[in-house]
Parts: sequence; structure tokens; C-alpha cells
Amino acid sequence: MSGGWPGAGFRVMGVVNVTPDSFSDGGRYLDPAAAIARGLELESEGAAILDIGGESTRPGALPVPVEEELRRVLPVISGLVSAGTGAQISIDTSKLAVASAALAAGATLVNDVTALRGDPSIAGLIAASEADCCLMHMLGEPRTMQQGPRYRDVVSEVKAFLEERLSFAVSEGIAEERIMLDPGIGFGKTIRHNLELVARVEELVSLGRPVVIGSSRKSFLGRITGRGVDDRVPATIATVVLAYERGARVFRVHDAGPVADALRVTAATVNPACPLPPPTTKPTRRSSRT
Ligand code: HH2
Repeated sequence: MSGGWPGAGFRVMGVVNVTPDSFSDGGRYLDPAAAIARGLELESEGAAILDIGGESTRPGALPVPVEEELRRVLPVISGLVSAGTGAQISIDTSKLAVASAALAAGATLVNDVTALRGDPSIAGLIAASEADCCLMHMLGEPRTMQQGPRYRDVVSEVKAFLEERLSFAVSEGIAEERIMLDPGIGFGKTIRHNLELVARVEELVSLGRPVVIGSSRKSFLGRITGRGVDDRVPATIATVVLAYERGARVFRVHDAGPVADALRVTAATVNPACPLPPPTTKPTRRSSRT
């Protein structure tokens, strides 16, 4: 099942970081074979999109040279294509050369955390390739973004930013229906800012494009629960369920299986028109209550 079932109206975007230093899975998938296997595993758990990244954007992260980023991500994208993945492949980059090579290798979505500000010519590439894109809000840049972020009203400022970036993308020839918007949870935001963005996500949904939420395992969840990075799945699910209920539809996560389960039940509950999957023919070990 790919990210739900037809009509459920959400997509799970599984994260594969081919980096030594990502905050959650850094170093685990530097070997291309391990990254490809992880992508296929996320897909089997319910990810409809696989987001492949070769540069960490965690607070304080240093930039990676283009050759190194290409060396990390290209074998993984090619390997996933050769393995016949049914998931959409997304490249998490802000660099034109990396986006271009990734699209040529089989990616069809560019996830740019700078929302086309890092390298504005990436917009023309996305338009010409008829690829999808995700535009994300970030205050400042990764090296400094968590140094005292301030907003008058975080939701309205993020909304105005995304609206402006959406107009820019469309003016560069990217079809509006190919664009997703992301408030950038954790990118130049305090705990309170992150919580407010989830609580008021419907204000971003009103821009008319699918809203992506990338809260997975992030440090604000650790600060609230006291849990380490590998023990933040329940906390992640709380944000995902609340954001879905308020209209977000794409969820960038490290734990596709549990998140997809939570979304299936949430979608079926809040949207009675959501088609339920056919009854299973597999006998369960113990009969369960319905
Ligand atoms: N978060 C991260 C990276 N890319 N892209 C989008 N659209 N939204 C996000 O919230 C987002 C993103 C950071 O998470 P991760 O990739 O797990 O860590 P790192 O940047 O350390 O590699």
C-alpha cells in the first residue's frame, strides 16, 4: 500500500539521509546499498515519496560541496529506479547541479529548503523538467537559524513568505498544481513557533496547495517529552495527526510505518467518505475485537 489507500488523501514522504551528520539517521545510510534498502523498506511501510538528501540542514550544519553531494545521492536514486520503486523520488537539495543530475537519474520532485532562494535558476530547471517541487520556509540559514528566532506572528509571516514564493515559482513557469508548501518546522523557530504552526496549519492550507509537515523526530519534540531522537515516534505522530486534521496532506517522516497507520485511522475517522481498504483474507493469530 503506497502511503495510504486511494482516496485517503495523504502522502507519507520517507526520509533517506545519505549523510554522515543528519540529526536522526546520520551515518546510517552513507553506503548506497544501505540507503537503497532503507528507501525500499520505507516504501513497503507506506511511503509514497522517498526524499533523498545528501546535505544535512540541521542547526549549525556546514555546507557540502556539490561533487560530494552528487556522489552521495546519485547512486541511491539510480539504485531505487533500478530496483523498480513505485514511490516518487524526491531530491532534497538547493543546488542546481544536484537537482539537475537527480532529475536526469529519475527523481521527479525537488524539495528545496530554501524555496528557490539558494539558487533561483533551479526554478527554470523544475519548470522545464515538469517536475514537482516543495517550497519550504526557513528564517536565515542552517548555520545560524536557531539563534533567537523572532516573529510578530509566526503563522502569518510564514504564510506571506510561502505565498510570495508560490507566486515566484509560478512566474518562473512551474505549474501551480506541481507545488507543495512547507512551513519548515524547526528551521528558525522556537518550540512555541513550531507548535503554533501545527496548531494553525489550516491558515497555510488556505493558500490552496498541499501543505507538507516535517516535524519528524525534531528537537522540539525531544524538549517537550525528554526523549532521545530514536524515541520520538509517538510525539511525531501527535503532530502528524493534528496537522492532518487541520488540512496538511504530506508528511515527511523517518518512521513511515507507524505514521502511515496513524494517518489511515485518522483519515477514516475525520473523513467518513474515505474508502476503507477491502477486508483482509489473512487470518489473524487471535481474533480481535472490531
Ligand atoms: N526537514 C529537514 C530536511 N529537509 N524538507 C522539508 N520539505 N521539510 C522539512 O521539515 C525538512 C526538509 C531536516 O530533517 P532531516 O533531513 O531528518 O535532518 P538533516 O537536515 O539533519 O539531514
